[in-house]
Amino acid sequence: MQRATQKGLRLHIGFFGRRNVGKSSLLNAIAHQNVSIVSEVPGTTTDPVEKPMELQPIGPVLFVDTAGVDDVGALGAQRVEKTRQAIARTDVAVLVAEAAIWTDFEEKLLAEIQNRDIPVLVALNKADLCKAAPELLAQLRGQRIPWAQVSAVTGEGTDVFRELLWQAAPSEALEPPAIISDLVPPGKTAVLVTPIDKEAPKGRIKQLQVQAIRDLLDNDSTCVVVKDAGLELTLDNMKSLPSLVVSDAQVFEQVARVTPAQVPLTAFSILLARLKGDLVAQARAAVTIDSLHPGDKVLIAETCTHHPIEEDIGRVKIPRWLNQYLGGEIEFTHVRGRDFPQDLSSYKLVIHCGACMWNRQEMLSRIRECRQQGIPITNYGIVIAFAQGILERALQPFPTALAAYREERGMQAANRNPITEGIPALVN
Ligand SMILES: Nc1nc2c(ncn2[C@@H]2O[C@H](COP(=O)(O)OP(=O)(O)OP(=O)(O)O)[C@@H](O)[C@H]2O)c(=O)[nH]1
Ligand code: SF4
Ligand SMILES: [Mg+2]
Repeated sequence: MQRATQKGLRLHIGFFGRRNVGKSSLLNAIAHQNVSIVSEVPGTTTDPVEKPMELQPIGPVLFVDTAGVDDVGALGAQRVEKTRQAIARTDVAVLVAEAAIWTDFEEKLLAEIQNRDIPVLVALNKADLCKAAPELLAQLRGQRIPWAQVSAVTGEGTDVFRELLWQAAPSEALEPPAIISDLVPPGKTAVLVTPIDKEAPKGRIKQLQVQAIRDLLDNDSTCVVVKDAGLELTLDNMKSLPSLVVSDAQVFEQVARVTPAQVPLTAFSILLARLKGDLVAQARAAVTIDSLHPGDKVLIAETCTHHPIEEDIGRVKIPRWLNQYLGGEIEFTHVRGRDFPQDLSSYKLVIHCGACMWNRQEMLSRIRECRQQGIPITNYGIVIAFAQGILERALQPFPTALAAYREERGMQAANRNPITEGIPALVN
């Protein structure tokens, strides 16, 4: 049986627009399936509807149909919020409008999407009834926004629309970045250390570890997977030292102790920060830990909504480590899934899980929200390495992130607050 591509690895294509413009109809026409309910009653789609599918030549995508965002009233406000969250995880946004109706509302929605740096294309739907005004087409052309006049009913324009979708897809979505293989040349070996204890998911190993193994094999690298207790013997038995050791953050300290100093070492959650987030910014943010005081508030966010694998890390271990490190009680608040406070001003720091279930866009949106409010955001693995005094070592495979972290430390020593002065580009 072929396993389905994990949701977080699919290109997320979101359909947005006023009620009744034909968002659901257009999605159904593109998917050639009745994914979403269609009706003439405005407000038919209430919660975001997701449909994973293969869209050639892009590959695995996740279509997300949303509630019309002109919705009003108490329930309407909740729908608008869910649609706003859907924008946050969108890699490519489709703004659907009726070909003949273009208002301030469409302008504002377009601006909101563009402010988040999300590639957008405009579908001028119901073109079987009426065509778009030439002035609107000229305006979109002037703004370099791709558009297509389409009809979800007759299928007119849908081929052009598919082509535009493909062109709008960010290149990194078509060729996802390496998880680990860029750190381990072909023919060389990586050792992955994974504790199999009562917290390990029953009968399987974590998704990221599976993906890392596949990434290494695709690269013609060798991969040795070992439990923490077996690491020392494994290293002793190897004829040449590995190019990299990657540890589960839970056993980072023990792994660092037995891994020879000349062997590069990092943690899975640091690989995740690079893959899904902004490793440079999240490494910089770790420096904030040293300026925390007992009584300060720290937000710990996990993206799992079900019982999370790392619950023990987020709820028990990180608070314990930090309280020990800082010598007093920090006030921790825990949030899960998409429940993320809009006002972060009371928090000194946000510590985020690796977001292995999410696509990168959603994690970057969260990082952007923190940056806009001037609140540093770091990552589980980074905090654990920091608290155990091995963060510099864990960042060594990522020179840009290490340099940023050192620079931040230097600036902190000089008593500046540079984290709120901006976060550098997404490089590692
Ligand atoms: N003539 C014509 N009618 C369309 C077209 N697309 C959608 N419709 C009709 O427009 C109405 C609304 O379509 P939906 O797809 O439910 O619209 P929506 O934007 O998803 O609406 P909400 O979920 O309420 O926000 C339905 O009666 C559709 O049959 C089209 O291209 N041409
Ligand atoms: S989503 Fe976060 S908490 Fe859940 S398993 Fe992945 S990294 Fe851990
Ligand atoms: Mg709908």
